[in-house]
Amino acid sequence: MSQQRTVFHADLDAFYVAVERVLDPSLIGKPVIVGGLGNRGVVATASYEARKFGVHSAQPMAIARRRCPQAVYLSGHREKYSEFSKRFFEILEQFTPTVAGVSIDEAYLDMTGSERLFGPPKVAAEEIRKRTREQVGIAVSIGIGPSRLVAKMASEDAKPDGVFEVQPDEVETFMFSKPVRALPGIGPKSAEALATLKIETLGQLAEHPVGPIRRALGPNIAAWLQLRARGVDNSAVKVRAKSKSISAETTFSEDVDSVDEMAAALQRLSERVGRRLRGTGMHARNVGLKLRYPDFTTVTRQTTLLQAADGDDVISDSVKMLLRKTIGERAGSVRLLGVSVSGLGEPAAQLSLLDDSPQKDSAISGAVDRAKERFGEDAIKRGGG
Ligand code: DCP
Ligand code: MG
Repeated sequence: MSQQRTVFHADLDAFYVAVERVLDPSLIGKPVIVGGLGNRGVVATASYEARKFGVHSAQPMAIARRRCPQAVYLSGHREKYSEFSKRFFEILEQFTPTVAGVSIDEAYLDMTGSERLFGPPKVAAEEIRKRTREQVGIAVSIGIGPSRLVAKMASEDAKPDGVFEVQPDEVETFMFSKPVRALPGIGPKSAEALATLKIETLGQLAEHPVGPIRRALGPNIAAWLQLRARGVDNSAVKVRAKSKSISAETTFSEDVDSVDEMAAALQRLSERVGRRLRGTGMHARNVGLKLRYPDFTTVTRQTTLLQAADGDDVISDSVKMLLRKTIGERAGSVRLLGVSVSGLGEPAAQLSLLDDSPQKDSAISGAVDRAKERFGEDAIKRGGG
């Protein structure tokens, strides 16, 4: 008895160009191409006006210039793109915790069971689009379907600046009319091989005897592709924690030059980060230190743990080790210290709590968290530091 799922695939329209247009509204309505402007440059993206002339992502810039000489050519603002991306993902996370980012401007959302909060899927999708338009200034297209695969394909039909919903009982009709190339995973070579079998559409692919497809594309993928052609996809929307990090930092009211004082600050920051980390249920692979000198030079240092962990001691020990290394390189006072953890993932299988393992640290830290929740932040201070 599997519950019917509702998956969204959200993808910003002509993302880099859209950001450039927020920065410079005079670009609105013009053909705009962002990419490497040198002789060997390639197109990162083109506005929909420029796409009409046959310009597209990954194309050599020389060809784009020939096809659309009247376009505005820009090398772009990378740092801005990450900033806009972050704001977009923050909006998505207002709708469900299950947001799986797949690229800088694209994510899957598992919206199963969210109707009570946000209404029917189309209404929720329009609300996401509205907030993105108003708060980020960019158009986002959203595909809705009962699986990731169908949602992804639906978002192609939603573009630009729209919503496209495929109901569960419409999946086969929706899939079957599409050319085989529309299925993610079928590239030009597979399409060519299928064409020799007179297979042009996903409907033909789904209903063709599997034998010849096996011989054309290989034994393992033939049956799988036929299922995909029917829109069958049971993969879960998984929140990828890899890119996530948790951090805390403090700017001192007066620059600090005592190493003991720095270590004490790092202890507090480590405990704060550790507590938030344990709140996610995940373990971190990396621990990072951030240090800003009075002249505002900022250095960050990172270390990878032998075993992913979530305990305060692992974090504070690592970050203090990084501090010793860093101030060994350049003595003097600091104005800001920060602690971060990244490379978050599912914890490894539990080991014994009796030995001196990271799990023991984790268990103790968890108990401290609960005490702090009951008695307040300053109720318990761990020794040392
Ligand atoms: N990008 C890139 N090189 C590529 C493809 C994409 O640098 N070969 C960058 C530029 C795009 C951004 O990634 O703006 C997002 O990629 P998309 O494939 O989502 O393309 P767009 O957002 O530009 O257009 P669309 O409206 O088709 O999503
Ligand atoms: Mg996009």
